[in-house]
Amino acid sequence: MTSRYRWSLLAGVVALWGGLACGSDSSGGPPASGRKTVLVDNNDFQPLSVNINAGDTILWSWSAGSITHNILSTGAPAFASRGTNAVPGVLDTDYFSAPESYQVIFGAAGTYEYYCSQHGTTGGPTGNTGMQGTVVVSP
Ligand SMILES: [Cu+2]
Repeated sequence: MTSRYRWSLLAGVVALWGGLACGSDSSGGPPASGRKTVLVDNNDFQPLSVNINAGDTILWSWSAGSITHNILSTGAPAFASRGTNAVPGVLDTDYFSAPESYQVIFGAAGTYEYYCSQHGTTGGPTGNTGMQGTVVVSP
């Protein structure tokens, strides 16, 4: 076997491998439409604001290496929080770090505000600051 032949064979194997990787989708779960992912990073939510339709799902996914964060719904309309803040801004009782994910189905239209009580604040005159996010749900 010549060196040149060996290299072309290797290239063919790599091409086949790449083709298989692209062609096989065994991730399962709900279809991509109807669900959007928000990354929980250090220390912000990406994207900051996300638009969905009523009935759609938001999946928050803690990025690899993320330190502890939570997702607290503020104001109205509200959604089920991930974590608690027993005394707002003072005593935070639970946080989560990667690997962690959390999902909420938003059944009703509205603008939903949330924040992480360790890296954001709430209740100010301009609303949430720091590590905070918004989900805008259209009817
Ligand atoms: Cu945080």
